[in-house]
Amino acid sequence: MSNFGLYEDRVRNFEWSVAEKELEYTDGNVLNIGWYCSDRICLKGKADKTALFYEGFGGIKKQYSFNDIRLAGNTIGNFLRNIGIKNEDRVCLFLDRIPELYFSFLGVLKIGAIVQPLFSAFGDESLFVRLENAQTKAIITQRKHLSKVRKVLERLPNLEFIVIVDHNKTKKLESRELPFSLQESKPVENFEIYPTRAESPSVLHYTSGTTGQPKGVKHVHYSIISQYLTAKWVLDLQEDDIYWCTADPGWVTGTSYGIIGPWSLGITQCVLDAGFSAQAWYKFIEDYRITMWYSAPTAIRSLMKAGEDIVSDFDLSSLRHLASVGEPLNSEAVIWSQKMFGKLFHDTFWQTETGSIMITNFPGMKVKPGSMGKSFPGITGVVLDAKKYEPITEPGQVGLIAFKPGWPAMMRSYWNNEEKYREKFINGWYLTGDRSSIDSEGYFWFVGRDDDVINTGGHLVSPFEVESALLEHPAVGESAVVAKPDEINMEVVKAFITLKPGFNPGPDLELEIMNFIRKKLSPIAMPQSIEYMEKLPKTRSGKIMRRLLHAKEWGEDIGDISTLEND
Ligand code: 6R9
Repeated sequence: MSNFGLYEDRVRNFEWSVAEKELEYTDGNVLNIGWYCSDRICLKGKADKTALFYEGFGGIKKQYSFNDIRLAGNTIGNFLRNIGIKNEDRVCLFLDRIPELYFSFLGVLKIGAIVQPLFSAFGDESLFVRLENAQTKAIITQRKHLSKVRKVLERLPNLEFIVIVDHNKTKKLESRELPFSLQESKPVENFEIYPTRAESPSVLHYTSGTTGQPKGVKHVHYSIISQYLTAKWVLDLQEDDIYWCTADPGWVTGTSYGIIGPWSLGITQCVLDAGFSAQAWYKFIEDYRITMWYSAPTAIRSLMKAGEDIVSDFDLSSLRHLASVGEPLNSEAVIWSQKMFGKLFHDTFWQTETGSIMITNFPGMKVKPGSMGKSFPGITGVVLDAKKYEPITEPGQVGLIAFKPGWPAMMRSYWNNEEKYREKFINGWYLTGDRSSIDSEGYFWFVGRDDDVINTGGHLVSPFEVESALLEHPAVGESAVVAKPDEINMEVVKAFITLKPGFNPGPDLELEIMNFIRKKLSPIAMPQSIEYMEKLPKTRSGKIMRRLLHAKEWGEDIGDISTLEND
């Protein structure tokens, strides 16, 4: 039995209080995400149910029940409280995807402190700007990342504690460093959870914009209302599901839907901390009999690139529902997944700032491959005219994606940056910075970031459209399309591509691909230039960094590249 219901019915009768009721929350009461994701599930009789199947490098396997994660959260919370961490202090998680990362997330929230997750692959300077901006008081990390923390410590007077979860007793501790071992600590059974309320701050996620330093997106405990309901209806999580969210909690997807969504529903989830390979991923699905899989287009394209033969080496029949987020999901990928797994990837659109899924292919709804779907029930999503900032009513016209503020998981501010926060609102709308059109049935068709659309000779060309078309060429593995300066047309289309195995770069192939696009789309959309690459530059969350390629073409400064995957 599915639990999402009919989209139209959900829209008609929608109230966020549905989630409040199911979570037994009443306005004004205590609301703590850490408690909701562990203690409450135990109180509901699921203490022994598996909360986490973990697999790390070298095949390390671990399994934790909801009672285990409740105790681990308590124990870490207790440790932090004893060293003097108070409510609203910022505690950074600078950890690989090890179990302590997930438990610390709960522990920090349980004492009312603000959790600041960062990718452990960040270099010292990226780490520094975020810790400085948030005036972070403690960082929880592993030995392997210690050298980066030590390097910036002197410049961070507010950073009082460096908690090392895998301290080796033969090694000397330096200033401000404290060892903490979950295995060696006595589990804390009874713990006084800090009485956070709906508007108490919870998570601080840093996100890179087009200009300036990364911004800290501040969320509050009330976000759980959105995350719970979207996880239930969009990801369609059900009691017996084995769920796999492939995102790292350094990215909002890895917290909203890699911790809060599934665990607030009492769902078993899996974590694989072993890098990407098609073989390893398929094996993981087979081994754990994964039923619900939430991933990202880049990963899907990488799987596509690995080929079809490999799919048949595994039993993937457990898969029941698939969803994707983070960047445009090309129709090709949707069709491919249907062919490979007998299931469509359901696209979802949202942002660090929105905290939860905003536009989606609701389960059960007709999927139009290439479209992001419709607004989640209770969300008013529109596209605005870029001059007057008024909603465009005509179907098919491209405008700025905007939402009516007021959903529970909406960010409450940018940390220490009220001005940038205010810039996100106009005429009572929250501006996403993305462009899309909406068709006559209310489906959103993504065009690009507000700053990505190519204007060639007065014609707007969507990089996404060209990229999708390029992927349909048999030689193309991945593609990224940016504007290139041109004397006559101002801008023309330039494509960066990687090739599938067995294809050789060269002028003949280049011409062939250009022609392919000219025929498929139009002479305007045809790339005037194609550059072969071994690998496209990507962020750690898997988005192609078009900005980098764009800057290269325009001879501009490349700005903050701290989230670059292969730096
Ligand atoms: C969750 C997340 C947000 C930006 C967003 C847009 C892009 C996200 C997308 C998508 C096309 C989708 N984006 N989902 N573009 N189709 N389904 O990704 O948060 O890292 O803050 O990125 O990602 O440009 O504005 P975040």
